[in-house]
Amino acid sequence: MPITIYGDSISGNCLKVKWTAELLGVPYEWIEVDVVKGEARSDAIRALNPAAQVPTVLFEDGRALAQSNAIIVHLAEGSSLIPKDAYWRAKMFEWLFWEQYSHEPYIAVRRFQKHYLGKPDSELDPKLLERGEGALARMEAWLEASPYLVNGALSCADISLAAYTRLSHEGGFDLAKFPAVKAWVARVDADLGLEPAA
Ligand SMILES: N[C@@H](CCC(=O)N[C@@H](CS)C(=O)NCC(=O)O)C(=O)O
Repeated sequence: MPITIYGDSISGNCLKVKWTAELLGVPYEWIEVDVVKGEARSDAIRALNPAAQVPTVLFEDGRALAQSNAIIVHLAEGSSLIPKDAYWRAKMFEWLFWEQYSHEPYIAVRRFQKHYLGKPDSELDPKLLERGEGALARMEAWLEASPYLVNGALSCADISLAAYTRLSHEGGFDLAKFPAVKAWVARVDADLGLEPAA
């Protein structure tokens, strides 16, 4: 029986889970949940994830799991997407925690407000652009010296960070200013078999 992924196809957090399952050949059923219509707050989702958010995954044994990065790490257990070496594994987590606290809250939020809610730039918090660009600059500095985020090979960190970075133009971010990030996005897209987003 496949796992069930409750997700919204416009959400990078949800797409991370789909791409990881596809890359690893994990069979899944995708249940579309429209976040804009408030469907993540339904009783059905709340019963699986009290935080009322997607992605949420339901496993064959009836157990559920939320938080995109926790889910992809769980799916990737034992695969090459998680470094065997303890330092590099911890480095992968460094990037995953950073993604949720210092990248997604600016890049994904600006994209959502601009692209999906249609807010003009004048109504967007200027910190979203400033801090989002700061996050891209941090990635640029690292990726100038390395083809991937962790130990020179594709890992969960790349899948996680690519999710919103590859769509960042929809939030008004210009990846031309970050050429190493742009080249890395193309590399990860190719690894995941994705058409370029921009
Ligand atoms: N930290 C969570 C964030 C999950 C999240 O914010 N999900 C959004 C969609 S991207 C959601 O379900 N929002 C529900 C709502 O706003 O009602 C993760 O990485 O999975």
